[in-house]
Amino acid sequence: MKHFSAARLAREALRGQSGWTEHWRSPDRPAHAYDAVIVGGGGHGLATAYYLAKQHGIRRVAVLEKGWLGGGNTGRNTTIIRSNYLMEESAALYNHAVKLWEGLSRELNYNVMFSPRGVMMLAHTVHDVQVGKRHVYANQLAGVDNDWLSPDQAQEYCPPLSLDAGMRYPVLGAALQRRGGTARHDAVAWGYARAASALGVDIVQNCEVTGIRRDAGGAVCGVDTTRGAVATRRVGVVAAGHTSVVMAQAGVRMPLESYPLQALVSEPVKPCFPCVVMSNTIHAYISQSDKGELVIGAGTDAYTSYSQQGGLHIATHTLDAICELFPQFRRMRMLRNWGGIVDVTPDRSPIIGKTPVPGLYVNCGWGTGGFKATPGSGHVFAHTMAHDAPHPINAPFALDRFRTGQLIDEAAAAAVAH
Ligand code: FAD
Ligand code: PYC
Repeated sequence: MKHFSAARLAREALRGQSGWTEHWRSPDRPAHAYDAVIVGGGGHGLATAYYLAKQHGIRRVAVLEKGWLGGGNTGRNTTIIRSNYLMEESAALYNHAVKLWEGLSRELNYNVMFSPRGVMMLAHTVHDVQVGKRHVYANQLAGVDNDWLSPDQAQEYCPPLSLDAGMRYPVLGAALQRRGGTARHDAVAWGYARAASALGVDIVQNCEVTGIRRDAGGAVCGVDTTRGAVATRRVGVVAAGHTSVVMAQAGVRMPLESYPLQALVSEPVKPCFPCVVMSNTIHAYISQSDKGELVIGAGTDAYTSYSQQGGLHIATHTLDAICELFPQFRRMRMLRNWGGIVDVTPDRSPIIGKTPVPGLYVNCGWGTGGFKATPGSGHVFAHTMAHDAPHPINAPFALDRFRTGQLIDEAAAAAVAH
């Protein structure tokens, strides 16, 4: 079997000329057999494959991606990384990820451009102040950095922020996580893909999984794809937005809803915005990419859909909020906008673990906030698949919690409306 570098695969796929899949399944070859198959070549799936190979010695792994690497939410998100979640279980999970982010470029020998420039979450009402302070105190108790700032301190940290008292939603304070920041999203997918490929993982683009096969005892024994069948006893589904569709192939019903979430970028300008600012209340968040574009994210659409495009009124509402908070951006032009499909659980926390089907594992439900988790998610999911048992960090995030009622209620943690 032929290996190409991930970056070459991505480039060729974008040009529609990838020779890879043709080499992979010529009709005269027997069906392939793997120790593990990952469905979905986003950051989480690729990270899982990397850690399976690197930490657990499971190298006969195939990552099957229906489109191109990172073409799902991984390449569509606004790259905010933080771990200032309220519940202990979440703080542990996201903090695990932040620690891995700190050494990731070195680990992968690929510059993922992790930039811990600080994430500031604004409070506009008395309720926001109370919720923000509650997060700060909970985080400090859990060993996660988070500080409360007065409005003046917030402006000192982010000079473009307006403190105009006449605003619809004046700034009353902010929570600041200094270790939070951003990274380059597609570099994360490419970095994991290249490192996994170097360890022997097969990465196959343009290959949609269309069926999950089960043996007479009900255990997983393979998958069907648009390129033919693959034999395996271990399948990890990491197909954000489409998890329910894929899991239905194995007869498993998921507690998930899929929504469009959108973002947009401005024309590039010189560095003018030093950190990440988020406002949950007025549903806007903003940072500046290394290319100079202002990266702006909006809320989810109100209705479930598989459309990779959000409603125009949602984007308009977000731009109103951005212009109110940062009046100097009123004359900026927006270059492009896009959407992704996020899958959301009832308690707004992810599902990472085993399923009722032996050999079938699932990693999903990250909603609007899974990019920041990528390294930690792949790390603990690989452990789960390798040992057929969860890592202590992801044990509370089992699918079974929707039966037992041991939910991890993070409704207030997401950055955007949902
Ligand atoms: P994806 O990258 O979506 O990968 C799943 C892959 O599965 C896709 O490539 C898809 O093509 C593939 N797939 C689906 N079905 C099949 C099939 N049948 N066969 C084969 N392949 C299949 N999170 C943050 O932490 N910070 C943010 O600032 C942030 N901003 C966001 C902004 C937007 C606009 C969006 C849409 C999301 C944002 N998120 C953010 C959420 C974050 O992007 C996701 O939670 C995360 O990227 C999920 O990664 P993933 O690898 O699980 O999914
Ligand atoms: O979870 O930090 C986040 C986030 C920002 C934008 C979308 N999600």
